[in-house]
Amino acid sequence: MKVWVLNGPNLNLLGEREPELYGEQTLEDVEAMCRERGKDLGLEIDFRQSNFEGELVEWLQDARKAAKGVVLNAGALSHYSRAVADAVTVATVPVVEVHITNIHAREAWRDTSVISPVAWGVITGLGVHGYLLALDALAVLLAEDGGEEEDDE
Ligand code: CA2
Repeated sequence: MKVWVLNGPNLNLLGEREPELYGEQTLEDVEAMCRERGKDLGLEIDFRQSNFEGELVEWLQDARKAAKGVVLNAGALSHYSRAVADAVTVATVPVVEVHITNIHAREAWRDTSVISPVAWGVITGLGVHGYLLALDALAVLLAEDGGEEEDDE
């Protein structure tokens, strides 16, 4: 079961700046945590980061065929990118939106996510642990879906 974990702009700086807000773990640490949890859950993790909106859009389009589910932290694009929101819809696989910080408890402009209405679920404010919770949730959902498919065969 392939699950893609996609990260947007500036998340490559995790652990290097603003640790009081985003924690001390680097994106490489988060990738290692996701791989470890993926192993436990039987999920094959493809972990990516881009500072470019179009690249995230293309990955979400590709996920339709290549992945069973997506964990998405689109960074600041979450607050305004209709292109990323449309790509989440196009992906058709379940997409869990994750934010390390609680976007509702920060600046007013972060309070809205254009991704949330089209995401399967949203996890915000639980630190990098949110990525693992998103994988847990996808594993449960995919096991249920997989079970239904097996019953049909
Ligand atoms: O809380 C989150 O995960 C965010 O998606 C992070 C985005 C931010 O724009 C969203 O509002 C909430 C990216 C913030 C910038 O990333 C940095 C990470 C580490 C150090 C400095 C910036």
